[in-house]
Amino acid sequence: AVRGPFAAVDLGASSGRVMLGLLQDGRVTLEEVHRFANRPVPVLGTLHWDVLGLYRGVLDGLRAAGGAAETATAGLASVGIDSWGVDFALLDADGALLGNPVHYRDARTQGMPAEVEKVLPAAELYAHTGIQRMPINTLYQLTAARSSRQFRAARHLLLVPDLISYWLTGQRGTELTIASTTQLIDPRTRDWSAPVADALGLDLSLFPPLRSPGDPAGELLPGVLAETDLAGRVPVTAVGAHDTASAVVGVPAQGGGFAYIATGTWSLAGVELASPVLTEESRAANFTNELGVDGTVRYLRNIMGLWLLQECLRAWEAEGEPQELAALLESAARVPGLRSVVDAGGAEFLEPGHMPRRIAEACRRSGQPVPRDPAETTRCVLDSLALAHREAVFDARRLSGQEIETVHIVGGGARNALLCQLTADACGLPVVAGPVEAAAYGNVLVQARTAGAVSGPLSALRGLVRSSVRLRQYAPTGDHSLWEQAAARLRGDPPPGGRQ
Ligand code: ADP
Ligand code: LRH
Repeated sequence: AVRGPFAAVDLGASSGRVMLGLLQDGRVTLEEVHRFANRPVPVLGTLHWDVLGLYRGVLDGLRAAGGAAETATAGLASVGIDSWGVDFALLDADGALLGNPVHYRDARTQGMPAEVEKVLPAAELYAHTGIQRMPINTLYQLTAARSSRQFRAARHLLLVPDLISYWLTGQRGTELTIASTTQLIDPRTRDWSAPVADALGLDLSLFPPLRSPGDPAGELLPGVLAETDLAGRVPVTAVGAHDTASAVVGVPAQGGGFAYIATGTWSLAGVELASPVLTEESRAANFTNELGVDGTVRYLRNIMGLWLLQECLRAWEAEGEPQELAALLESAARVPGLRSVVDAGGAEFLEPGHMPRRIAEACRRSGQPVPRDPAETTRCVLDSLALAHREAVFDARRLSGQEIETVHIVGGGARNALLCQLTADACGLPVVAGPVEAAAYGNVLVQARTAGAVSGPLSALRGLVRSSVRLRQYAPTGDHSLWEQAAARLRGDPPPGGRQ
């Protein structure tokens, strides 16, 4: 069997990376061969992704992968691509790109959920798709875009990882896990929802045929081989093309009683299920049923995540007060906890700009102390995130009936010891942190299984991750009831004993 090396292309909202994975002695070694910033670009009032810049990064990464010693001897066994959800490119009849893909944080989706609900009530839409009501969803973006000339000229629609895959191979397909972020898939049939598409007049033939993680997705084109200095035939394998799907494959859980929190730009907190939860209660709790690898459902809530901190850092830098992350987190750890919390799931924080000010305003509005400096603001962000993690983990348990013994934190936030400890404290559960690059592990392992280098169900893949990485454990500390009080404060419940 081929043991690798496998190249995992993982495009996050804040950075893209190409990792090289090799299976050796029951372990996966993962090497970062290239990382590049993902910087959105505002053009004439619309926020875009620099998708050609990202593709350049992918090519440079594949070239670096080709230069690695393992590849020089064995050749590159395969390539897999995952990226953030919901965004897409429109192509004309010749397959040429029509404009730069629009960023999900662009304001064009404002009011679109309400627009859609005029023709398809929220309860019906949820019963068909099980997807959380978030303005960023592809469905709402399509509603905003559909009357444009560009959209009318489009003959193909490719989600971001499928676009990268198309450019690398010339083959068009729609990978299932990323397709489920469109809000156009029925999680029961794991196929397109004709009732939803019909109600909204959307032509599903814009999407190329569905493929599942593990399916072949073409081979690198000769031009790509030349550009990257790779030799031989290099297959591309469909992986969990949604980064969160790959990250959940990479959760090093043992047994089934776990919740996961994939923390990067977003925090995705929930549980893995065998079938979707489409109840009215689940809709009211704004839980989503995204599709996972091997027939699983990712039952989770999207939470604003470390975006809140990224945007604060950006604002402080622009104001001439740049902060160093490690030092900032150290001072935040010394600030008294839970003085003020904001709703880290709130759509009010979705768009870019002025984050410290928006956080201060949210504190003021809810009658809580306003953070006075970067350390206090950071503490407010991390307390708020931990609280949102707790609410999501508890709601996932309540709504799905799944037992939870351990909470796994993966993604960039696993590096943030304060966030991990606060999450353990807030949930009153042990937290296991790592790996940071869970999406790349999941991506590599699905490729490796297709190549025959590993076999077995997700539990076997997770066992491999467990033996390959150093994990950090956080036991819950502190007075658990303080978190319940903070949650009540945020809900606007009267304090015990009545309002003063
Ligand atoms: P994405 O995949 O959405 O681009 P990542 O999973 O790469 O995001 O996570 C990025 C986040 O991880 C950063 O915004 C930062 O908050 C956090 N992070 C990265 N490195 C560190 C570190 N050394 N200490 C604390 N937090 C970190
Ligand atoms: C995380 C993520 C998340 C989505 C968001 C758009 O990177 O894929 O699961 O909802 O980006």
